[in-house]
This record gives sequence, structure tokens and C-alpha cells, in this order.
Amino acid sequence: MTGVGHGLHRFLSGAALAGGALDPALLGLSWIGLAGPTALPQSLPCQQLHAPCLLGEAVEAWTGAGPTLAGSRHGVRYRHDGGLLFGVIEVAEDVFVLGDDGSPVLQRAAQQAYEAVFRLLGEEGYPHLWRIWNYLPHINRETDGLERYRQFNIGRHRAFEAAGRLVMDSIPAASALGVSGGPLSVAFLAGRTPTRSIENPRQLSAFRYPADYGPCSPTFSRAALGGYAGAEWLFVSGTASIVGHQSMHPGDPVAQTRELLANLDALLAEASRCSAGPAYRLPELSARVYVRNPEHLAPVQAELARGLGDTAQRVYLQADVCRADLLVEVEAQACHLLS
Ligand code: 3EB
Repeated sequence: MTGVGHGLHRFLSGAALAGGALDPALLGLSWIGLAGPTALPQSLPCQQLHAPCLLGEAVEAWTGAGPTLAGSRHGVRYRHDGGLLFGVIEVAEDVFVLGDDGSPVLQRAAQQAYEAVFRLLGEEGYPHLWRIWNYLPHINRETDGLERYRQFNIGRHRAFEAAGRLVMDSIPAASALGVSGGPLSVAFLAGRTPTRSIENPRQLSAFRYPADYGPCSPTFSRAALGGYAGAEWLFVSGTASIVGHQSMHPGDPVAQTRELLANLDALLAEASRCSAGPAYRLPELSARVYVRNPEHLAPVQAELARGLGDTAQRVYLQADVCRADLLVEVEAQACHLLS
């Protein structure tokens, strides 16, 4: 199995996966596309992103430092190498009904998904969430009287709160995007050691957003630094054209891309301050880029090439950013070997 990238994360083509025997250190996959993966063993956790891949390799592989063990419990499929655990849980919303207290369906589904994850992490001895990827269909649609992203935020917040996990420095990096169908899907990396949470000086911390953005603020940090197998990993959460708490440049994908690059730049400076090693630089980020309208692909790509350089690995897909006025969002990671 070959691919581009190093260590924990790399991009792959679906064909490269189908070709040979699976690496025994493989922890799991992220799979972009409306058609799901075929011929993968059940014991390999795979998060399907129900979204069209616009450009780049459609599969990302998460690989451990040694042989992995698989399990499935509380609806979570997972694999771990003794140091890091990758898991996926999918929750179909149609088994839920509006709660007796009026709690919307997606809120209840999100709370259940996160409760299952926390239970599993406690049992497996991986208490520290490093990075979470959330995908929900029709994120900007209003159902049960509330926008679905806002419903999701309530359910996620309740589960973090009930687990005693609303502790500022331990809130994980995350992203939350809208896709065109499928169940609520939550994938995560968890470790035995804590990460260091990073906030962005240009942005209000999401967990402090005012109530204009929903009854419950989103539970994520802007980035997280974690140590693993002789390397330091930086996980950058979904980053958009938000300054303070406000969406900037509505309707202008190029200006939004410039603004998010300024956010990434400030975040990397902050991460570098907290890191033991050399500074993090924009061109070393490998990134997943979410574009709301496929016709914005070319201008967004050109602007990102200017800001991030041409060398970094990137995949572009069509997805809905969690605020209706945001057209583009970038998430990323980078790795520094510790000497
Ligand atoms: C933002 O900055 C844009 O709800 O987990 C980015 C990353 C966003 C994570 C989440 C949402 C989330 O508010 C949206």
C-alpha cells in the first residue's frame, strides 16, 4: 500500500487500497464519496463522507506505530495500536423521535453518539480525545424548529457536560460539516496522553460564542498538539472566514479564503509558541478543503496555492459549512519529528 504523506496520516487512492494487503498498522480510513467503500474488512473503521470529491485523492489513511487490534462496542468500530485509537460511530436519525421535553431528533442522536464514544474511551483506557470529525446531512436545514447544526451542538454539549469533559484545556480539535445524506457520523482519534489545546487570537473561542449562534455553543478547540511515536502532531480544526465571532465577506469565496489563511497563519504562530520544536509553517500543512459551491473550486484553489504553496497535500470536496454564509473551510494537520 503506497500513498503520500508520513506517519499517522496520508492520502491514498481507492485503487491503491483495493490493490494489496492492508497494512497491519492501519488504524482506519476517511473515505470521501457518495459511493461507499467496497471490499473493506468490517474490522477496519472507515468514516464515509457522503460528499463529492472535487480534486485530489479521496481516501485518507490513519496509520499507527505498530500492529493494531480491532474492536466494536456501543456502536463504535475502532482500532488501536496501544497508543492511539481511531473510531467511527454512525447513528441513523430515523430511530429517534422528538423527545418528551421537545428535544429535537438530531440533538438526541448526537448526544447518544458522544455518550457511546465516551463510554468506549473509558473502557479502553484512551481517555484523551485528540481530534473529532463530525458529518451530518443537511446541516443548515431547520427541522423540529431549530437549525440542525444547532441541534447537534446541544446534543454534543450535553454529552461533554455529563462526562465532565467541558474542561477548557482538554476540549479536542474538531470539524463539523454538512453532507448530502447518510447517518450522523462521528470519527475520532483518542490517545492515552493529553493534547495541548490551542486557541486563535483572531477568533473568539467557539465554546464562548454568543447565543446568536444557537442555544449551546460549539464544543471544540481551534487546534490541538499531541505527542505520538517520537513525533509531535498538530491537528487544526475546521477553519473558516470568522473573525471574533463574525462571519466575514459573505458571498465572496476568494476574500473568505484569504481571511481563513490569515486565521491559519495566526493559529500556527500560536501553536509554534506552545510547541517544543521548530515553528509550524503554512506550506507543511496537509489539508481537507470544504467548498460549498463546486463552481468556487478554481478560485479557492488558486488562493490556497498562493497562501499554502503548491507542495502540500490537499483534497477538495463539496460540503456545507456550518454557517449558511460561509463558503469555504479548511482543516489540516502537520507533523514534526522530535529529536
Ligand atoms: C467555526 O469556526 C466554523 O462545531 O465542531 C469549525 C470547526 C466549525 C469545528 C464544530 C465548527 C466546528 O465556528 C465551524
